[in-house]
Amino acid sequence: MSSQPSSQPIAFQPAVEPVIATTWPVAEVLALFNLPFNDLLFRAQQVHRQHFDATEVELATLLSIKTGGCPEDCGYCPQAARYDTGVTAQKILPLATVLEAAREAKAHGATRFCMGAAWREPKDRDLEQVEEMVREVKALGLETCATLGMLGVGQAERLKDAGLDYYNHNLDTAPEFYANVISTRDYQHRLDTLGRVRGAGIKVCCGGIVGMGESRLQRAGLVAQLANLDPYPESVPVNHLVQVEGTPLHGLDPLDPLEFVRTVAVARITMPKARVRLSAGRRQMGEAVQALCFLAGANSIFYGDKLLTTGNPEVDEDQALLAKLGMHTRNTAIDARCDVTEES
Ligand code: SAM
Ligand code: DTB
Ligand code: SF4
Repeated sequence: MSSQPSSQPIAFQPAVEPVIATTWPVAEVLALFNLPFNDLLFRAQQVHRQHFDATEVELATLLSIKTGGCPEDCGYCPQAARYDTGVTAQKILPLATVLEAAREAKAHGATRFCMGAAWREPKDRDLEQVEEMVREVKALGLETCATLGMLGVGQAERLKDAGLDYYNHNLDTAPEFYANVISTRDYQHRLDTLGRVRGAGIKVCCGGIVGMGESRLQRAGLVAQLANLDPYPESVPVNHLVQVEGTPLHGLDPLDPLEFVRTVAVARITMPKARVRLSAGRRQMGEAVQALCFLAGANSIFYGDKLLTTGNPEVDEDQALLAKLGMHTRNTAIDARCDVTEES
C-alpha cells in the first residue's frame, strides 16, 4: 500500500484532511492484545460500563440496494465482478422495495437501517436515488446509514442534506496488510472519503475485517488506525471474514475465535464511546463466542437473516440469544428523550 498522496483525479482529493493523531501507538494497542485473556476482558468491561448500559444492544439492519457487478478487486468480496461467486449483478432497487424492507426492519425492532451498494463510488444520478431512499427511510423514524464506496466532492453534503445519519466506509485492515487484499484503491482513498464524511457533519461508521491472514500486530495496526482518527468513529463494525467460494480469500485457515473476541475488547478499550458492532461472521460463530463478544464490549449487531449477499442469524435466533443473555435492545425514542433532558 502506498502512503503517498493519491494521484487520482481532482474529484478524489479530500475536502477536509482527516486528522490522524497518535493517541494509540501500535505498540500500546498490541500490548492490550497480548494481555492475559481475563485481564483484557476485565479492562474492556470496565470501559464499557463507564459509558454504556452493558446489557443493551443496538440492532442495525442491512439491505443491499445495489448488488454485485462491482469493478473493484477486494479479495474478500463476493460482489466483485471479477470473481466467480454466483452473485449476479442487479440494478439499484426501487424505492418501494427499500421502504418495505425498512418498515419490516423497524417492525422487528431495528433502530438503524444501512443501505449498501456494490459501487467503487456513486455516480451523481445514483446518488439522487439514494438521497430519496435516505429521506423516506428517515421519515419512518429509523436512523439512516449508507455504504456506497468512495465519495467525491459535494457528495457527502448531498447525503447529509437528505438526512443521512451515518456513512459506513471501512479501513478494512492495517496499512501494511492492505495491498495483500485490495489493489484497485489505496488506503489514502479511504481516509479521503472518511475526511469528506466528517467534513459534511455525518457520523462515521468505520471498522474492518479480521481473519484475512493478517498477524496480531496487523490487527493491532488496524485498531490503532481507527482509534487515532480524530475524533474516532462513532460506530465501529468488527467483521469476521465470511469466506465465500470463488474469492481469493476463500480457503484460509480460520481465525481462532478468541482472537476475534480480543479484537472486540481492544476496540472497546481504545474507542470507549463508540458503538462496537459485532458484524459479519456471526452465523459461523455460535452463541458462546457471541456472548464473549458482548462481554468484551460489543453493543451492536447486524440484525436480519441476510447481510448483503451472505447469511446472518435468523431474527428468532437472535431474539432467543438476547433473551438468554438478559440483554435488551436500544430504544432510540428513550435516547432522544434523555438527550433533551441532558441539554435542558
Ligand atoms: N462497495 C462499498 C465499499 O466497499 O466501500 C460498500 C459495500 S462493501 C460490501 C462494505 C464492507 O463490507 C467492506 O468494506 C468490507 O469491510 C465488508 N465485507 C465485504 N465482504 C465481506 C466478507 N466476505 N466478510 C466480511 N466482511 C465483508
Ligand atoms: C460492514 O462493516 N459490514 C457489512 C456492512 N458494513 C456493509 C457488510 C458485510 C458483508 C458481508 C458479505 C456479504 O454479505 O456480502
Ligand atoms: Fe466492491 Fe465494496 Fe465489494 Fe470492494 S467491498 S468489491 S468496493 S462491493
